[in-house]
Amino acid sequence: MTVRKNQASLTSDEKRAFTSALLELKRDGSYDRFVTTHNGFIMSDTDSGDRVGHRSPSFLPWHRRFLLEFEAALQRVDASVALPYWDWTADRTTRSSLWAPDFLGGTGRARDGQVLDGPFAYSTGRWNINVRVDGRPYLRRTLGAGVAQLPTRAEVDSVLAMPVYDMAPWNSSSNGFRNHLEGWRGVNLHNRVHVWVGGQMSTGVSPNDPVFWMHHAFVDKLWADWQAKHPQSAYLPAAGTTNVVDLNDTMRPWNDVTPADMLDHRKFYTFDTEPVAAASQR
Ligand SMILES: [Cu+2]
Repeated sequence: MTVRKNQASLTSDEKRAFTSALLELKRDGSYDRFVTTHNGFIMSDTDSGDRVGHRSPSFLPWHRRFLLEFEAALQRVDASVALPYWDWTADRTTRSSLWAPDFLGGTGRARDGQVLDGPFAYSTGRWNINVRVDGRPYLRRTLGAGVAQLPTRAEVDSVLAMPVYDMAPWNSSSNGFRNHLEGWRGVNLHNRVHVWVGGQMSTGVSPNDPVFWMHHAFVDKLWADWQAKHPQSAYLPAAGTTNVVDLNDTMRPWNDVTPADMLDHRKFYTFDTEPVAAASQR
């Protein structure tokens, strides 16, 4: 069974196994297909039209499935690998071990944002940015420049306290848990982290930066934490909603998976720290 761990607790061997598997998926071409898929959904998901991957209730189940596919690809390279998660409320500075040269490498240089150290630096010749929105073929970051602070634990807790999963109009203007976690409304959690990292992470081709997977693995864990906290709250909408993925509708691009299939992460993996259901509700 796959156990997703906090990136801060990985051993050097685990970090090496994870980065090596990423480099192998890059080498064999499968990595870039994930970037292409993500960007396609970023481009096509709109507030007033069909929306699946983002700015909609299925943001969470869509990314859960997307990460599962990516993790399965990593595990075909090295069966010992699981996606780590980055708790950005705890590891919130550019000095975090996450950004050390033995893991993801650090921020970009001032002149052009180019990441110069770590396994994903352009100079290694092993991490070219091929699926891109401009001509620059090198990984870029501007840690902490686009927005000063990552979200705090108190801000996360304020969003986890919201009892309703999502609300009409089921888009970036919605109230409720999903849109506050996604970040279009309120204190802004997920979107803000993309902006804090900067570079490709703040664009539609954000999976070009391997931190994408660790960021989304933590967003995914926050969904599990929210479910444990609100066992009576369900995925919404239940049925009959135009342009929106209802509970039992299939999701593109897979067309064989519904939000209902994605609700229980324990069918697929557990976390090093599993959320504990609220005692008063058991
Ligand atoms: Cu994201």
